[in-house]
Amino acid sequence: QEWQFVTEELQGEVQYEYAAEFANRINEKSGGAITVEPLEYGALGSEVDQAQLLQQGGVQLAVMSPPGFTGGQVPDGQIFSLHYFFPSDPELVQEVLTNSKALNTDLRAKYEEHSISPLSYWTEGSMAWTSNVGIESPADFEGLNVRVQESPLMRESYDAYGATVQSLSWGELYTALDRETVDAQENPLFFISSASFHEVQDSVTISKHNNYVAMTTANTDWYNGLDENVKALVDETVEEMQSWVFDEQIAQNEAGLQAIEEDTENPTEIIELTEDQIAAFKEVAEPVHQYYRDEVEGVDPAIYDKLKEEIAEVTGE
Ligand code: 6CS
Repeated sequence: QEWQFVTEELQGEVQYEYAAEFANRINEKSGGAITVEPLEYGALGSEVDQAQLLQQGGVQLAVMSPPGFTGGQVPDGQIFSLHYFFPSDPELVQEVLTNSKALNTDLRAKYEEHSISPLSYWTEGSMAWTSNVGIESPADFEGLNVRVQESPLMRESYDAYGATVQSLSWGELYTALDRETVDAQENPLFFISSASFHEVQDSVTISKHNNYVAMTTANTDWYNGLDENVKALVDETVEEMQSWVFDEQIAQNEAGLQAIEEDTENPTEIIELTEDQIAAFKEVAEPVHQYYRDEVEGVDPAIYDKLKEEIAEVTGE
């Protein structure tokens, strides 16, 4: 058998390396009977194209950013784009993502209505903001045009800070920042470094407003049609990959920050928000949580409530 595994990132980056490691493990465990081809961003179009391809069964497997590119179809997936909703510590986030029933059972069922089976959720690290203004308070966002992924709720989050938003595929973002048609964006440090966004932005704000969440997905009909022993192989490998990818993103994010700091040709100010500064952002961001739960069409408040409880159990708050 030959499976294709499409990702939203390039070789060397977390999603692609995940797919490559997954491919090796499946190949080895199946004694060479199954070959998995990892595909990088662009090989089959944009992130939105890739999501559609998976839904149609054109590829079997995909790494997807849930709020990012299916937010319109599965409104509940936008829960990952709320600011200051998940814990700030990536280790706790990974624990919630791995064990949550709200996500792994209830949200999974919602995606399956659209032929996407999320087999796991994992973090690619804490998000940071980049800009030319040096974002330290919500007021600094006033009038900025922020690039976001294809997710209606992301508009609300930045609206609350007084910013406007624009949706773009990440492949167009470097040029947009360079030409200043876009003023700011959010991503984990490894990605800011590898996509060289810091070359065209003056500052990086370590804001801890969110963790980037990716999901390992399979086309639902394909997955349900697998022989039981093959399905077990997939499930077991997906489970093993949770700790592998956690370590991978830590290493990549540390190296990314170091590379930005050491790039003397493109000096970048690194701003780490203090607890008080974070509190100011939280105050503005938190009403959006309730708005999401109560007002966003198609959102199931029961998933929100269950996840909130599961988060509280992990953080002890
Ligand atoms: O900003 C984005 O759209 C991209 N960021 C990451 C970390 N992975 C892929 C995604 O498309």
